[in-house]
This record gives sequence, C-alpha cells and structure tokens, in this order.
Amino acid sequence: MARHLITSAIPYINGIKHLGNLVGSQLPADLFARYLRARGHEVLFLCATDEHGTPAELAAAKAGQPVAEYCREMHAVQAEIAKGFRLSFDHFGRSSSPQNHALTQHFAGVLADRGLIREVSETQMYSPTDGRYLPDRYIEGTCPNCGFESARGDQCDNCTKQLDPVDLINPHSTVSGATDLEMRDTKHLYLRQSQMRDELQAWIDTKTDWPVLTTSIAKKWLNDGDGLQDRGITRDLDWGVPVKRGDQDWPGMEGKVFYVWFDAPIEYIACAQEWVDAGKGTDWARWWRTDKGADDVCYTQFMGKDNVPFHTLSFPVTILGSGEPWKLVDYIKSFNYLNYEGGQFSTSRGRGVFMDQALDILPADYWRWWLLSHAPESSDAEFTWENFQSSVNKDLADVLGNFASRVTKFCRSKFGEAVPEGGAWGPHERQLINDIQNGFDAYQTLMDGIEVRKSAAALREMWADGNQYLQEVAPWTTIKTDPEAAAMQIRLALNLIRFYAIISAPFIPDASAELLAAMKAENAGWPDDVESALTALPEGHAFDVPEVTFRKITDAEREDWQARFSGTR
Ligand code: B3M
Ligand code: ZN
Repeated sequence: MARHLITSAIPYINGIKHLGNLVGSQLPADLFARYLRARGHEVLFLCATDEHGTPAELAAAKAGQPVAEYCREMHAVQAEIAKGFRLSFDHFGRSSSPQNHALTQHFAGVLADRGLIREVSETQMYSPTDGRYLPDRYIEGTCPNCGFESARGDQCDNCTKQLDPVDLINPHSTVSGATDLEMRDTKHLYLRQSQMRDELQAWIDTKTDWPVLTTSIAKKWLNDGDGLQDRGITRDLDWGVPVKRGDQDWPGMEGKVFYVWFDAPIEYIACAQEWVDAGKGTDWARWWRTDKGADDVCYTQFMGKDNVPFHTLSFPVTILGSGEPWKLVDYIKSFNYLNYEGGQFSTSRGRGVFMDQALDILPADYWRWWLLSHAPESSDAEFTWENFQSSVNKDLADVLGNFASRVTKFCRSKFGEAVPEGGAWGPHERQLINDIQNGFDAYQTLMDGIEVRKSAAALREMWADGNQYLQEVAPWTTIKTDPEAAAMQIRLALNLIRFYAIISAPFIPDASAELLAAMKAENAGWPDDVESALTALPEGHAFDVPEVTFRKITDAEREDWQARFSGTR
C-alpha cells in the first residue's frame, strides 16, 4: 500500500464557487482520494480557502465587514457547501492561518538568504480617482501577448500568460473605470525565477507521464524566452501575510504583504500543519519533508488550466529554491473549462449554477455524476440542462437505479426479503462475470490514471451489463418454468447491486451508502475479483428494498431551472 498526498487548488474566499470551478479541481480530487482510500492506500487530502489579495478585501468592503470577519464567515460557508458535495477533505484549511503566515515568511527568508530574492524600486499604477495603488487584478487592458482586450493585470485569461500590470496596453481601473492611472515609485521584492530556469526545465523534462495539457503550458512559458521572468511577490495592501524575512522585520517593506500567489501554494504545506494542530493528524512532516519520510509519498495536485503556470513554475521555484528537503509534486492533473449553455459560467454576472444553488435543487450525487462523467479533460466541455436531464435520467435513474429497484422488488414479491436459495450459474452468468471482470479491470486502470471521463464510462458500462443480463435471462419469465434458475439469477443480481454500490462510491457516495445499507452490507471492502464479489451475499442473507435511489428530472423542472439560472444571481 502506498501513501498519497492529494491537494486541490484552493478556492478564493470571495464568494461561492460555480460548478465549473468545482469540476476543475475539488471534485476530481475527491474522486481520486475516495478511490485510493477504498483501495486501501493511506491518503492525506487537503484543501483550503485562498483568503488573501484584493478580491477578499473588496468583497469584504462590499459586504460591509472587516476583512478578517468576512473571511471567517465565508470559510464556514464554503466548508459547509463542500460537505454538502461530500468532498472528503482530511482538512479544509485557511491560507490566512498563523501556520501559513509563519511558513510563508520562512520561505521568503530562506529564498532571500540564497540570493533568490531581489529588491526592486519600481513604479506602480496609482489611481487618483480611487485613492489607492491598484492591485493587479483591478487593472484591465489589452494583452501584449495575444491582443485579448480584457486581460487582467496578473494574467491573461485568454492565453494564460502571467503579466504585470505595466505590461497592459490601454490599462484602466476595474474599480472605477478610471483611465487616468499614474505611475508612482515604490519598492518591492522579486523572486528571481529566471535563476531557476534550467533546474525547472530538467525537472519538467522528467515528467513524461503528465497530461499534455499540464506540460504544454509549463513548457510554453519555460521556452518562451520571457516566460520565466522574475516576479514581484509583494503588494501594497493591508490584508495578507506581512512581509518579513523569517521572523525578522524586512527594512523598507513595512506595510506591505506578500502577493497572494506567493502564499497560496505554501498553504498546501501549512494546511497539513493545521490538520495536525486541529488534532486530526499527528505528523505533517512525513507527508511534506523528504528527510522525514515523504520520499515514499506520491503527491498529486488538481487544478484548472489557468492555475498551471503557478504550480509548474512559481511554486516549484519556491520549493526548489529553498534548498530544503520539501516534497515536490509528482503528478499534476489539470482541467480545461466547463462552459454553461453556449457561453461561460460567470461569477460576476451570476451566470450558471453555483454550488449552493445546485444542492438546493438536487442531491450531490446527481451533480457529481454529471460533472465527473463530463469532466473537461481533453477539451472544454459544456453544461446544458438538456444533457444534464438526459444523463441523469438515463444513467442514474434508468440504468443503475432501476436495476436496484427492479431486482429487490421482484425478489421481495416472489422470494421474500432475503437472498434466494437454489440453482447454479450457467453460460449466461459466466459470460456476464467475464464481461464485468473485463470492465472492472479497465475501470481500475483508468481510475489509477485519473482518466475521469473514461472511468465514468467504464462504470456506466458495467451498470449496463447488469441490465442487459437481466433483460436476457428475464427472471420474471424464468420463474414460471424454473423457479430455481430464477432464484439463482436474482441472487446474482442482488450481489451485483452490492458490487455496484462499492465500486461506484467514489462517484456517488450517498447512493452507494444507501444501496449498501439496503443490502445490509455496510462494511464491504473493495472487491479483489468479480466472481468472488458476486457471491459475497450468501443465500438467506436479509436485505431491504431501497428507497428510490435516483428520481427522474421532469421536463417542467428542466425548463424552470433553465430560466432560473440564465443570469443575475
Ligand atoms: N485561488 C485560483 C482559483 O481558485 C486560486 C488557486 C490557488 S491554488 C494555490 O482558481
Ligand atoms: Zn493574452
């Protein structure tokens, strides 16, 4: 058994995330964590809220709250919604934690000692209209790289290039729209990323098994010539990690904080410390320090494609540059975007379905299934209500749900609420077991490789095999001429319900638990081989007919939701 560290990109604190955010990091990370735990591996699955930066400050101001209080409340809100989606974090931390403050200041100190931080006097955009220095995200303009007109000061959403606000053509303030921005002198710290270029290149070159989406973005910025420019890691803001050199003051840096993208990935480590300090774990170092056992750990990160440069370049510079034995990521799983009904999800325009709204209208499993089975892996994907309705109704209600309800109800009426006795497997059963064994082998290989969509398809295929078997052997007909054979068919089908429940749990944990409870098989472990799994429920084993596991979405509901989530939250 192996040890797996899994982190999901940490969501910004300012507001509830939409389904596109969810499927791009937290949800597939949860799928992988649940799968590995089920297979008996030791897993530490961490996530947190990303609480610094201007978005947090401005959202708090808008809510009329002190920023610390706003973050505390929003963290609780996001934690509750994560629970609602059954995201099985071992800890859901906060980048504003004291642990992250200390660790961020530690890294800055070590990097400075090793000559990887330089002080730069620079000019910065000041907005007289707004009465403040404008942080990167509150300046927009035209991308110098691709010409996209709404590029933000820190990054272009169109071509993913990391930017500095002064690079933008025709910059303006997104707070007020003001264009009378002026440059003022100020001093900042820069991370000398360019010094680490060769080391990063050598590291990325070893990652031949990474998804192309991940390596292509990393290599693009490494080989772009100006891709690995030194990067400002401090900001003129009140809210954030105060700039210190370890625990020492940093002359000239008074009143400044670290840039949110400097401290956010460090929270992956601090979160493990929070996990220990919260009494949930005993040893964070064996997950994060290669001198303390983390050499054995397999570390996988999940994120949307826009986060890839920060995880393949900036954060590794922090880790490698420190010269300390910190664990580096082993595998980065990145995702394209999920679009919404012919356009984009938009937080600012309230377009699309947000996590809290989704849970208000349907249970988590419906969403988990659709999102994971349509994960934007090889290209962008699109959510449409039609597709959602038809996938849920077909896969979950008609195939899996119907199988469970039909089999258990038939058994109750003909044999009673216990696994029936008699009969022996014949060619149909051998064929089914063979098919499902092949499907199961494929499923496990795909899950091991984090092929999310293909895993869902393999699982769906196994559900369909059971339905097809039932259709072929038709126990409701068999029983009229050969009750023993019908009993055997139903016994196999009841065992299939249990088998499905176990192997589907990473996708649809609630329905799986419900089915396992109905089969009175709560403590069922991951199957070794299909044949023995399909005899696990012995003759005479009592069960209950499950409640309706999945209901269908009606046309009226679909139309109602379509109208309700078309814009303006
Ligand atoms: N909060 C951006 C995002 O949620 C950012 C990720 C940080 S990961 C260290 O997409
Ligand atoms: Zn661009």
